[in-house]
Amino acid sequence: MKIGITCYPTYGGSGVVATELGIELAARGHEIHFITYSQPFRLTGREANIRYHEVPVSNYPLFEYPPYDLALATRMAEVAEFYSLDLLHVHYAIPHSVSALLARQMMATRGKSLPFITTLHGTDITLVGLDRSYLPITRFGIDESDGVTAISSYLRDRTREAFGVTREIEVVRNFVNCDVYTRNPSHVERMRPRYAKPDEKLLVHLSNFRPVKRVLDVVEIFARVAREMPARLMLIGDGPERSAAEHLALRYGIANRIHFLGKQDNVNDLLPLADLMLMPSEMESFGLAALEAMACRVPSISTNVGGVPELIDDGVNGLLFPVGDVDAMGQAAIDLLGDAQRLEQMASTARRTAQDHFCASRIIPHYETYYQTVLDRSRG
Ligand code: GMT
Repeated sequence: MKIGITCYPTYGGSGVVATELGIELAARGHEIHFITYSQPFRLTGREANIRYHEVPVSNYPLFEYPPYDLALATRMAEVAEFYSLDLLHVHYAIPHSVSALLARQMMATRGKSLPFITTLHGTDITLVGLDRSYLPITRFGIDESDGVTAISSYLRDRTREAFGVTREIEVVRNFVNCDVYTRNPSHVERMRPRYAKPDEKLLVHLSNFRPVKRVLDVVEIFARVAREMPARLMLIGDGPERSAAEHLALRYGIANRIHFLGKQDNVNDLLPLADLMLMPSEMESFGLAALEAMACRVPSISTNVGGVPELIDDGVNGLLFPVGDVDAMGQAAIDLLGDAQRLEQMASTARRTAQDHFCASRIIPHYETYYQTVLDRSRG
């Protein structure tokens, strides 16, 4: 198939999923066209069967807000026509589904069919889509899509309930490439000394440091752990809460135990170095960062929110707590890190969960089948 993919190409789980999906589909022989405002950060530009089309947005002085959604719709239609795309797959509803809808209409005036699929990721529904000014247009984009997928059952149900959407929504969960995200002992032996001494436990957090991720809770939990045992923390990512996290770390006197690593491209090199991941988010529709860690044999201490329980089975392959309960999460981290046998068992189970349920090799065929269903339906 010839598939156009649109996403937010910068840091964030929806862009990661879209990019990894494109890479996996291209490896399976499909022709993939990324249509975005900059090259998705996990693409090297050298992958076979993948082309990248930048969306230029002209900044005429009259435009206080340059109309990106219109520029995107135009580029989608141009690429679809030039490369005879079979369909568009947009990630994150706002504004991508509405741009795709315009592109489909433009193509229809030329007698060509261009169905589009919208994948819902999270805050496009739970936060942004519920803003009164975005709600009607988001619902319209979802209703008009030829296919809609959600990354968890939670998000599917939440979309139906909050938006009053009655149409079918296919649940296609997030995935991870279990060959790329894995724990290679020689790699760990070589790299881990850069981040922790042999007697120190190594914790990790990975996010875009937005308030919903509760990075300050990560520091709070780590402060409790660092009081009890030699430990270090890798903070991977960047965003609005980073300087507040730095200040809190200084206040606790643990700044020298935290590696603020900023945005990193190859998180698969860093995650397997850790013993434990912290993901104390206010909300996660799925929790891709925890899945990536699990594939690397790193279990998570997380919050019991949104779609997280569809990934983490409390007490089996990770631990779940109420939002904000940093005392309980800190104590659980101390207990788990202090019990090598239990930690090892949880690490193995976490890896097995990733392999058995969320590997790319299982999830990508689900997308392919869904693409075919949508194509067949739109060809009538
Ligand atoms: O909705 C967002 O916060 C944006 C999105 C992103 O681009 O980071 O994150 C969501 O999509 C990820 C990939 O599908 C999920 O793993 C995250 O759980 C989800 N984030 C939230 O629901 C807060």
